[in-house]
Amino acid sequence: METTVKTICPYCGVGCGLSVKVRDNRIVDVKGDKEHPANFGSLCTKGATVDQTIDTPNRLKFAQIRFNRSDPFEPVPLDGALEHLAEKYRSIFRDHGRDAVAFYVSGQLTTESQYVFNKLAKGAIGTNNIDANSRLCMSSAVSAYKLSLGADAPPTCYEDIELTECFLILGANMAECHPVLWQRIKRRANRKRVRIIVVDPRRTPTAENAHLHLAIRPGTDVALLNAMLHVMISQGWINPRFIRDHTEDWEKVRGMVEGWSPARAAKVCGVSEIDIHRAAFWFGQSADALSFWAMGANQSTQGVAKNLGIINLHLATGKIGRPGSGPFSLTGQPNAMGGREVGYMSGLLPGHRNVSDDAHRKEIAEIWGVPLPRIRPKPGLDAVRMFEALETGEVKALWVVGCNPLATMPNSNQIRRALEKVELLVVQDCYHPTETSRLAHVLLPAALNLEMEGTMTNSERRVSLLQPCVSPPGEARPDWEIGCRFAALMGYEEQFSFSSAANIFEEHKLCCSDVYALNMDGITYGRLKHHPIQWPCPTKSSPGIARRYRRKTFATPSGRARFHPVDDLPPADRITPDYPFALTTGRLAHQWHSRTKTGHVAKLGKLNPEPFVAAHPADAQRLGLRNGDAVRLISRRGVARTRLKIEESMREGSLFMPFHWGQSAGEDGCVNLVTHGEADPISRQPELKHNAVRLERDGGEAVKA
Ligand SMILES: Nc1nc2c(c(=O)[nH]1)N[C@H]1C(S)=C(S)[C@@H](COP(=O)(O)OP(=O)(O)OC[C@H]3O[C@@H](n4cnc5c(=O)[nH]c(N)nc54)[C@H](O)[C@@H]3O)O[C@H]1N2
Ligand SMILES: Nc1nc2c(c(=O)[nH]1)N[C@H]1C(S)=C(S)[C@@H](COP(=O)(O)OP(=O)(O)OC[C@H]3O[C@@H](n4cnc5c(=O)[nH]c(N)nc54)[C@H](O)[C@@H]3O)O[C@H]1N2
Ligand code: SF4
Ligand SMILES: [Mo]
Repeated sequence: METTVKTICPYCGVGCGLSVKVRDNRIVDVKGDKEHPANFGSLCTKGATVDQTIDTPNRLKFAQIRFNRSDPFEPVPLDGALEHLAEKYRSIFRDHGRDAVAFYVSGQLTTESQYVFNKLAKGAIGTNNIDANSRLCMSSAVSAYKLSLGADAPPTCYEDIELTECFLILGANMAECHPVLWQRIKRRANRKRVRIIVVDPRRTPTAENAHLHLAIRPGTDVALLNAMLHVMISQGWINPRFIRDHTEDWEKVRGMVEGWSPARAAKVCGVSEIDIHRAAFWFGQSADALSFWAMGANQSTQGVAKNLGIINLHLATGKIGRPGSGPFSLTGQPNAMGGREVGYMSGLLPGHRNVSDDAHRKEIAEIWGVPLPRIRPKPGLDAVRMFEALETGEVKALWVVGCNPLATMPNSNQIRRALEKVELLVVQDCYHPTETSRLAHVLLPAALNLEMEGTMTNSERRVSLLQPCVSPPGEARPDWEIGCRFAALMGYEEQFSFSSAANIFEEHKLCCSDVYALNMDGITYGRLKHHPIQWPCPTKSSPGIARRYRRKTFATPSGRARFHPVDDLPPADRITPDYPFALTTGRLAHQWHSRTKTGHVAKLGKLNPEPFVAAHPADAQRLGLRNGDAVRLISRRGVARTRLKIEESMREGSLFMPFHWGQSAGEDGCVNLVTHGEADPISRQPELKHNAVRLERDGGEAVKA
């Protein structure tokens, strides 16, 4: 019998709906869901081939254990593996205390799974040492929204694309990374008067299609944004009434941008003065402006400042809280937004709460049914510090759920040392081997999104229901279920007695109930079966609120949005004669992160077949290098080997290397061997977009970093 199941694409944060045809527990066809408001039937190459990620030769179907890293893994029943873990965890708690364990979880899990692991760590075990790959992804945006608007998450919705006149796209390569939204933008830009401004050091496929491409020197966005505001003030393109009635601290920002003339910024950014004027004119004079940004803004030691710089433009012009206007951070992973709701990072609690707030801990302890002192007030270790603490031995056990840190964390040499040192490494994944799982002691088999029920929230705050298309293979189970079974073995049967994902969602809703901005009282699995819903959604009859701050009351204590002055600071890794290039890293259209999923899809492999480092022709010529030459990148941390691709689209002095090929391109093929862990002081998001390196022909002989 053939059935059609509606679910969600498990890749990017656009959150496209899928309509999946299933026969005899096999997927026979994947199409875009025509009724889903994120994509109206469209899909990109990754979404359209997602069925090919299920039955791969490296699928992890059973739990496996070994006692030493030199031993082979032995398959064991899942229950046996969890009992073994419960015993190990008890002995670590006895000998070293509860902060001797840590969890590293993912924006690719369902909200329910994220909720369970957060509750397990912070509520049951009593450690705040849980962090997520969102630290590398969205944490700068989270910090900036809270600082400026008083609450996390974008105030905008996808429909604003069809209403705006000006797109400012900064540090986001939407054509490759958010392709379905990009199609919508391109359609909109066919209209007269609609403009696209792209700020990116590279001439990406996104920049190719812009009306204005500002190819700034990497890391100089704040200077550009300040100069744009400078022009808008001097030309009278700001909105004094909005500033007076709905914001605070304007004078501080005005004072700061006064010093950022377009002439000064043009020098710092390496773009023309006239282009800065043009960008300011289009943003300031268009009836509406929508800003999109992603990792070119967030992954920086100035990540929060870049975000605030963008939000300042919207506040100064009053282009926020109305259709067609507003700041719109692009969420990377399919459910990084869910992770923000459940507060799975080391300083947070569910419902946009903080561990350091007494009232917040009390509220959550009550909902969780755990004694108040169990939730610790001190924030735990963020991702970078967590791996440092593993290396020093301060943390003895790490449980990784849905991440591949050896391929994706900065400074892989340090990450490897940390993972080799840790006494107990648990890797819960759908595949094995991965870079990280090769070093594990215990492997736990996770179901894929297409095999389970749960919810995910996309970039526009829209919650969609995942419905199982096929059953998981072997003993693979949804992540939440594995977490609950372990919690029960640790003595928390009652607090984790969830019989379904829907049960967990109901408890999650309780945590969000008193938070107006995040309220989802009106969302139920029953309603989601019919259509996805945006939060806030306070009642069962509410369709969900598409745009926030329509009444211009912000979520700050005063109700006013807050301006924050930001100044241009240099990136952390200094360019010197020994390390003369600024290496940036990022993505290609047809691969996903460390390729555990896309690496087995033949069509995607043909489209983006191999790793490379891209350089400008003039740089290659100066170094006597030709297209395709074997080269090495040398940084203060390590050495990575790859092939050179000469590209006109590069800026002179800048290099670009995708991070998709971890060690699948060879032991030293991972670009993160040369990246560094210096992070934004507020968001603790590492600066993956700016690394000082040397580029050389690879002679094969050993080199020292
Ligand atoms: N195909 C594909 N799509 C994906 C993903 C994937 O793996 N593959 N991953 C998803 C995830 S998790 C994420 S976070 C998003 C990321 O989506 P994006 O952020 O759009 O992708 P990136 O390639 O990481 O970086 C974007 C751009 O930042 C530019 N950049 C580098 N330094 C600077 C700078 O200093 N200033 C400015 N303005 N720009 C700079 C780079 O040249 C690059 O083009 O993509 C999501 N979508
Ligand atoms: N140099 C450089 N490094 C980067 C970035 C960059 O731009 N440059 N970007 C950073 C960003 S923005 C991100 S988001 C991170 C991503 O970093 P990671 O999340 O570490 O990368 P993935 O390869 O997606 O790893 C996810 C792992 O989870 C598994 N998995 C997938 N679905 C599930 C599931 O449902 N359950 C379980 N248990 N496992 C699952 C996959 O098989 C895979 O092994 O990379 C970061 N690293
Ligand atoms: S745009 Fe993103 S969510 Fe949509 S199909 Fe592509 S990867 Fe999936
Ligand atoms: Mo991300």
